[in-house]
Amino acid sequence: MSDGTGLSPVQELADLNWGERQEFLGVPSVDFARAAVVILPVPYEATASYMPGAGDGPRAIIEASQYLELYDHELDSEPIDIGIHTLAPLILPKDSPELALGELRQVLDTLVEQGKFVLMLGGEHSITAEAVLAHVNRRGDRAIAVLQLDAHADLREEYEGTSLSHACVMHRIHDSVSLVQVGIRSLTKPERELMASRDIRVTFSHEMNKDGWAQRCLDALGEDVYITIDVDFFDPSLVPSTGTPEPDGAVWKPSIDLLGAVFREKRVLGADIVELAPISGLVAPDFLVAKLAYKLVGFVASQGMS
Ligand SMILES: [Mn+2]
Repeated sequence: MSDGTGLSPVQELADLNWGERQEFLGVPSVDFARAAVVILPVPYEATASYMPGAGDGPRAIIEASQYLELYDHELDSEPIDIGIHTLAPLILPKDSPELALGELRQVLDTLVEQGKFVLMLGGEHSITAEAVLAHVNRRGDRAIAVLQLDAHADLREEYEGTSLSHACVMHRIHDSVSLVQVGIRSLTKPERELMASRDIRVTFSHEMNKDGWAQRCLDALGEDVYITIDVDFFDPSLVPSTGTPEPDGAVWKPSIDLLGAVFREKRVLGADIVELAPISGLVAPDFLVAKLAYKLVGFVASQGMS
């Protein structure tokens, strides 16, 4: 722990730039070696296209988490018991997306190799590709499905001169995984055409009130699933604190029910929550996202017991 990251088993990562550690839930982390869940804050923000601020997301989520109850009444347990280790925020270079995402990949490869369930807190959405590719790399031929809850398809090949933009993150991985998108309500015609030609399964936002929509999402997922949640998936009335808010977003309960079902029926390898850009003085969205993060930990704990 001398390096301040708590990464004592993985000293090769100590040379990277880590910020000041804050504990998720406000409770001291268990030793890295004993943790089933590792929280990785990645306050990375380099390619925001509208409102900036996602770099403050991890700090806001972790601060809000310190006011959560540890008991989950729906699960009738204290998910913290699974063993959580919160890492220091990983500070990535801002001037080179290639360098930044390369460093992130190094961290994720190491954590995934150690068999930890990594819950990554962003930061902008571009970081998701590195987590997904770390799992793809580890599992070789075994197929992985990515469940993406998002307002945006993020399937552009290039945006504002780079393929490493948040707007391109799913394009970077769509060849390597099967992609299931939920809550989408903002995309281009070429993105729509790519969905159709590559058999990317999409549930548009307006389809989320049709009977059986959640079951159809589950049916589209293979056995091994990675979950990425862009908080603009939620309606802006719930989470206005994001770079590109879109009307007609999701509400809490059906979203949590879908996620719970995915954890019950599939093997979830890892997850991330990205694009919270906190608004000073407006704590409800931060608290919602913190609770979402702890719900995921609870689902991991439940999965481990079944
Ligand atoms: Mn989005």
